[in-house]
Amino acid sequence: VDLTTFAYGLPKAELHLHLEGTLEPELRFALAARNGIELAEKTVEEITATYDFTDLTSFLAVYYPAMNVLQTAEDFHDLAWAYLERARENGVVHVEMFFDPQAHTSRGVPFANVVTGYRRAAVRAQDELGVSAELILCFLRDFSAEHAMSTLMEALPYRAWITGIGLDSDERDNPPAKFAAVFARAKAEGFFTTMHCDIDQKGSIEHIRQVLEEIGVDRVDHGTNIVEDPALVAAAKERGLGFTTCPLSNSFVSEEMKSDEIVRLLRAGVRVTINSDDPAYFGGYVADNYVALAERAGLDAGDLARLAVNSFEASWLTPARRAAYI
Ligand code: ES4
Ligand code: ZN
Repeated sequence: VDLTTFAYGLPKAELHLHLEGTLEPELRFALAARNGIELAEKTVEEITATYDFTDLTSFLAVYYPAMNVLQTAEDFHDLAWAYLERARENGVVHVEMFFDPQAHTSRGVPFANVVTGYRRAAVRAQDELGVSAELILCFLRDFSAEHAMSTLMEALPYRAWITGIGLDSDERDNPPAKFAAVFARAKAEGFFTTMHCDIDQKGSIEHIRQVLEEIGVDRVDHGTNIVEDPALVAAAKERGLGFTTCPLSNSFVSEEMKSDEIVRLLRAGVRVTINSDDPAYFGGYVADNYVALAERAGLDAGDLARLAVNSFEASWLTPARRAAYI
């Protein structure tokens, strides 16, 4: 078989996927109609014409306003369900999905609508698709640490439905250390933890150092700039720390795909994984990211299989459930 067919068929876990980043233009129109919302754009082409991002800021400026159509639990269910069907077609058998409750509660949508809708889709995915789906609650790092803490408190009644806690949105001037107390509390509550660490500027290595040495996360989202510091790479390898990289996303919000960094980590034996980030916005779902990286970096089927094994090893499945896939 050709490498694309192989990449699609390869059983894999997806570990870096923002549910709000799976909102395709067609579903946005359908939800707007259902909720009586008038959109400025009238066609799919008018929407996709706004997807000319050059950096994270220009992406987030399109991303957050698009979420206004998400209001009821049914809306959140329908969004997650559409993603889970696409994920299955991409060979995904397990997924740990980010969601951003503050992007919804801050515009008046109840936390319960968000979490019950997403949870219903996750349960349905196991029953109807054989895909296990877990939720990771992310804090918006451009909101205050106090807002993150109150969001964590709001989540505690839903503890059984939430596997991990993450940190996303605008990283500039919002270092990991800003959230040290809230992540300490999350760990005390028994959540797994991860953080986005992707800023492209001098000093980005300081954010990676903070997540490894001060926060003590279970995984790092992006984090490819760690290649700048061989001692940190060695520490990450020693700990078996997972890195969730996103090639197509990088080619939008960074200068390039960062294939050199990803492959260097792969060859060094670091637990690097391939993911789609915001597939509705960045031109491809997870198997498309495997293919794009393979084409850019000259990877073969064996490399892609290693990346898929890494995705299970870096997952938060129990050892018994993980063993079924490796
Ligand atoms: C995101 Cl690409 C990216 N970076 C930071 N936060 C995000 N949330 C959704 N996509
Ligand atoms: Zn992300």
